[in-house]
Amino acid sequence: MEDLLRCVQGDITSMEVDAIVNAANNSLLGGGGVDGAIHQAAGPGLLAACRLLGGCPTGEARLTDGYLLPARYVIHTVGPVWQGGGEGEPELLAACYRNSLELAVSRGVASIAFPAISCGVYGYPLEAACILAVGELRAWLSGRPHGLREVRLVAFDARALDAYRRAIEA
Ligand code: AR6
Repeated sequence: MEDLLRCVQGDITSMEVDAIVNAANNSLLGGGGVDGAIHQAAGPGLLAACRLLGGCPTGEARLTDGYLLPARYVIHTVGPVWQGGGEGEPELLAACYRNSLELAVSRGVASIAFPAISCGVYGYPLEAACILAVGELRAWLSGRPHGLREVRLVAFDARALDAYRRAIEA
């Protein structure tokens, strides 16, 4: 199971995996950060598909095609805005990881890449988010049959890569 989970530094929009996860907002109509980069790289087909979804509650996930991306699918999930940690943020972030995996596996996805959901504009502390992501992914992957061959945690910078490495080694 352990070799399924790895971390890399890079731009998630260039990743050749079956599905990439987008750290979106409740509207699913695009934004900045990784969301903006994914829409930019996928082209206008992605926004048109997102318009049909009617938004997404925090902690849930929705799937579209990847359009001009190398990835076949985009799984849009909405992380919590960090408000100090007492507003259910850890449980909502954990739900993002679980619900994204459920949706991926339901479509036969074998490889998936996650950005550091909520760790940009939404302000979730990076170290805590990486530990939570690794713990949640490990628990999910060991708890059921799934067909996944790779779960890639994508760090956009060296600091995030370090945080993922520490979380994976812990
Ligand atoms: N590839 C991989 N990771 C990236 C990329 C990229 N191309 N670009 C940024 N990151 P953020 P959030 C990292 O702010 O905190 C949007 O406007 C970034 O360094 O994109 O969940 C949405 O529409 C950070 O570690 O997402 C929402 O309104 C991580 O991705 C809001 O931001 C997430 O940062 C969501 O905020």
